[in-house]
Amino acid sequence: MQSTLVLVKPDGVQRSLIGEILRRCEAKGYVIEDLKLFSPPKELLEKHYQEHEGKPFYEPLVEFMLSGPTLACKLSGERVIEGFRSLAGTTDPTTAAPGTIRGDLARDWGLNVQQNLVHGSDSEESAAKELALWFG
Ligand code: IDP
Ligand code: MG
Repeated sequence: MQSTLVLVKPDGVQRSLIGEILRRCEAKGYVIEDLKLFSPPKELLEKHYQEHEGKPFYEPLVEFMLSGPTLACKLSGERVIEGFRSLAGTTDPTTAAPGTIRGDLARDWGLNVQQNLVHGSDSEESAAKELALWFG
């Protein structure tokens, strides 16, 4: 069995989309193993987005993630890492496929692709690292 880290980012929490996003995960058949709604410290977010350090969107991204509470979810099931990323849709919400979380529920609010509602781990290695960081 595989597990992944799903985040409902501050835009999703502020827009009251926690229920809708978790509903889609459960409807797909994945199992919610753990949930935590909190405002993560900057150090956690910097570690979480370490791979993007130095990119132009990195600092604004960390600031955005500090703008309100985030829901962290440990989601489990066979091939859930790729399965959740498929549910989430591509990074840019403007062009994410309809039927996906980002495609149906997100759009550009003038900040390019920053506010796209969710995060999902992108490999087994990132999932292990991120689950330890958020739930360790
Ligand atoms: P992912 O969330 O689809 O895996 P990543 O490339 O890992 O996408 O980027 C992490 C997050 O950084 C994105 O979900 C988005 O919130 C933000 N981001 C990525 N690229 C840009 C950009 O060009 N401008 C602003 N924010 C960005
Ligand atoms: Mg990513």
